Amino acid sequence: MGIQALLKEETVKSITRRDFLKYSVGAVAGGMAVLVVSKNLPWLAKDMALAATQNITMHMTDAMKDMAVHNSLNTAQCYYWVYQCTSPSYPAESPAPVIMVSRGDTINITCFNDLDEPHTLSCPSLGVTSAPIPPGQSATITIPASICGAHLYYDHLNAPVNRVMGLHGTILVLPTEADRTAGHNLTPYGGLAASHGVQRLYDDFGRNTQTGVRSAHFPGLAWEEGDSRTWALYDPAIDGPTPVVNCPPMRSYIWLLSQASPKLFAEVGNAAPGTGARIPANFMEAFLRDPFQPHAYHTDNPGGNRIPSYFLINGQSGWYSHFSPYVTPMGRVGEPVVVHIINAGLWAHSMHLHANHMWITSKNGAVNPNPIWVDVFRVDPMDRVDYTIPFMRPPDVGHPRGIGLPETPLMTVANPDIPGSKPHPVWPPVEEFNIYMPALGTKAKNAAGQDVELGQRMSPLCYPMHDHSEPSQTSQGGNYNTGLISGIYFTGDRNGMMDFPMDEDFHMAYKNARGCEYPIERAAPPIGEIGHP
Ligand SMILES: [Cu+2]
Repeated sequence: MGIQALLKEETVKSITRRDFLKYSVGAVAGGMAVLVVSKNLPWLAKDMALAATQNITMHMTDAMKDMAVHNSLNTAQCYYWVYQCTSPSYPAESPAPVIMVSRGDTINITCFNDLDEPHTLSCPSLGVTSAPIPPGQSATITIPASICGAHLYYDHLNAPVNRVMGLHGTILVLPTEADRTAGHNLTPYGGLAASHGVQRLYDDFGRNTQTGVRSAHFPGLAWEEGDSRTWALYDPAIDGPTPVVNCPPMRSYIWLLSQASPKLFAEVGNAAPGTGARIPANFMEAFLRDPFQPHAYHTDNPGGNRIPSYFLINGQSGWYSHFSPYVTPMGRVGEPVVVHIINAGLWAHSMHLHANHMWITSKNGAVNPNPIWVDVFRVDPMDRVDYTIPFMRPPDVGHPRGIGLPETPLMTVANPDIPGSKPHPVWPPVEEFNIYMPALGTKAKNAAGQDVELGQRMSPLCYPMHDHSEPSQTSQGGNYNTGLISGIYFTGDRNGMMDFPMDEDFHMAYKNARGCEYPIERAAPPIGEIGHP
C-alpha cells in the first residue's frame, strides 16, 4: 500500500486528556498492547485458559501513525513498517505488542510478509535468527522463552533500516518457581547465587518470602509478591464491598525506545527495494547527519532535513507517555518495580528518573553482580538495560537519618497561609494533596472551542523521568516536554497503609495498571489528617 493511500484513510482526531485515559483501557493510544500468553500468570488473566505453547499470527505491513502532537490544527503523522498482530487481533502499531510469557513457554509466530521485499522476525537474544520471508509468503517462527528478562524481536535484515522503520517489539520472560535460588526471593532473572548483589537486593525488598524475615530498609512487598488484602483504611462507603488494594506481583515495565523521521520514513516507503533511502548507508547518513535547516521538522515543509523529529517510548511521547499506566510506573512506597529498557533505534538515550535512584541490575543480558545506584544511565542503540526502582520515599521528604528510610518523619510547623494548617509529620504531605495547580475552576478553550479544566490535583505525587539527551525532549522540533518523557507516581505508602487521594481521571488510568475494577469511581476523600498516625 502506498503512503498516499494511507494518508487518505486517516481521519483527523482531537482528543482531550480524559478521552485519552479512557482509550488507554484498550491498546489503541495508551501504549503498547500486552499479549499474555503464559499458563503461569493466573494473576494477570484469571479467566483465560492459557497454554504453555502459544500460536500468534502477525502481518508485516505498513501503517500511518498519528504522532503525539497530531491534531486538527497540526499535521504530525509518520509512515511506518509494522508487525500487526492479527490473532489475537490488535490495531497496526509500532512497536508491536509485548509478548509476556513465563520461562519455559514456547511462542509460535506465523508471520505474513505483506510488504514488497524480504523481511523476517528474529530474536537473537533468545537464540532465534530467522530466514528471510519473501513478499507475499509466510513462515512460522518458533521462539523458546529460555532466558528470563526482556528481549527484542525485530527484522534483522537490511540493518538498521527495517528495524528502525518500526519492525520491532518486546518479549518479556518472567521467572517461574524453578528459577528460585533455594531459600531466597525471586528476581527478574533467576538462577543467581545467594551472594549475588542482585539476589541480595531483591531479598531486601519487603521480606524474604521463604524465611519471612522482614527488611529494615524496604518494608513493603517483595518484588515477587502481590497483595489483594484490604487496607486498614478500607472504607466500604468509598471502596464498595470488594478489597481494592490490588498490587500485582512481579511488577515489570517495558521502555522500548525508538526515533522517527517522517521525511526519511516516507522516502523509504516510496523507494523501490534496494534503492535510495532503503540502502543502509544512505539511511544512516540522512537519519544521523543531515545538515540543520530551519523549519526542518514540519511534515508540510517540502524541504527540510531527515534527522529524527520524534523520540518515542513504547511508541508514545509527551503526555501520551507520561500519563500512560503502561509506561509510567505507578504504585505505593514499598512496591518495587523493574523497568526493562530496550533501545531499538539509532540514538543514544540517558533516562533520568526523579524521586528515586535506581539500580542498574542488568545490561545486555548480563546480570550485574555489583549493581550501581544511580539516577541516570546511558542506553545506546540496541542496548538492553534494566532499572530496578525501589519505590522508597522521595528524597525531598525531610528525615532525621537519611533519604527515603522508613522511619518517623520530621514534624512541620503550622503554615498561616494554609487554612487549618497545624504541625504534622512531613510525610505523607497531606496539605499538598488538596492543592490544585492552577486553582480548580481555571479554564481554557480547546481546539474545538470547549472549556477545559486546567486544575490538576497535587496527588498522587508525580515526579518526572526525562532523557538527558536533550533534543529527544521535543516533537517536530517544537516545545520541550512533548518528547521522550515519562515519570513515576506515588499513589500511597504501605508503611502507613494508606492510599493518596486521586481524582476520577487519574483513577481511570490507575485501575487499568492495577488490574482491578473499583466498584464505584473513587471520589477524592476528605484529607485533613485522615489515615495519619
Ligand atoms: Cu531531571
